[in-house]
Amino acid sequence: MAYTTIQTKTEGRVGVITLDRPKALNALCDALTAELTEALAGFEADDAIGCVVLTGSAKAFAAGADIKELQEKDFISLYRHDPFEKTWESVARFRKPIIAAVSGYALGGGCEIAMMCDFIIASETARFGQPEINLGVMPGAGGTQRLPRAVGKAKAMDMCLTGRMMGAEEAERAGLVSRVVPVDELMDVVMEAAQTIASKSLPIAMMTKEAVNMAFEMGLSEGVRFERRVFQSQFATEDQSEGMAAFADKRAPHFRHR
Ligand code: CO8
Repeated sequence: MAYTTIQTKTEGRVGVITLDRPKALNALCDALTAELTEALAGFEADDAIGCVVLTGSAKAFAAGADIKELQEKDFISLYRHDPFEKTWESVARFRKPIIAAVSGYALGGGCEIAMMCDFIIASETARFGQPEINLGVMPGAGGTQRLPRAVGKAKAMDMCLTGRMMGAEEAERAGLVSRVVPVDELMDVVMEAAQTIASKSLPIAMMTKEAVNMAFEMGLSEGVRFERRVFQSQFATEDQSEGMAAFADKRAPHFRHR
């Protein structure tokens, strides 16, 4: 598939999607969001893919929704035919593990898309922000909900109300990103993490992701009950038998369900 605003490739069992509108700092225009949705659907359906990496350039992961397109929209058109809804859902509801590799700007919808991924690995140059308030709007793709869950109310309010950016070091301290690495090592570190995840049993990794996400949807006792039931059900899989037999035999597991 020839895309014009993104690039895709596979390395082993990892699918990589690179946002590629360098002149607009990877602003999320309608064409890019449509291509991103399509690429994600392709990797979701492909049994040979066990993990996906979403990244941008060294200068920008994504500088947000495309403001030049956004300024043409009105309430009724957004309400009736929100062009972003399908894309946001395709990232947020992606069932396989997905890692955001962030360098440079991750602003507005860019920060929100990164937060929809399972975790973010950032380079030292990463800058996160929800600057929508400078445009006379507020975050509209989960920023007011996912940011406080990631960094707490004080920092989320600070960022959403002042529009200030948060550097990589502060983002790691606050819990927004899992690791910060030098910019020229970012993709090596992310690909190593992705290949590790992709080497596990895919259904078990998907259930693990689903259970962790339930921590943000359910109370503790319901969440623990959900976890227990899923854990118990994993004993009906060949991969559980293989994983535990391999440990006992002191050999690497060969997971069959990928
Ligand atoms: N949209 C469109 N074009 C952009 C965007 C953007 N978000 N960001 C940068 N660009 C373009 C610039 O217009 C410029 O293009 P040109 O060369 O043709 O003038 C080019 O990219 C380079 O940008 P700058 O010259 O501004 O580069 P700087 O290095 O000086 O500045 C910044 C970089 C700080 C990132 C600056 O470009 C900036 O502030 N960008 C806007 C950031 C922003 O406000 N993002 C939030 C957008 S709104 C949003 O994301 C809402 C999402 C929720 C949608 C839900 C809908 C229902």
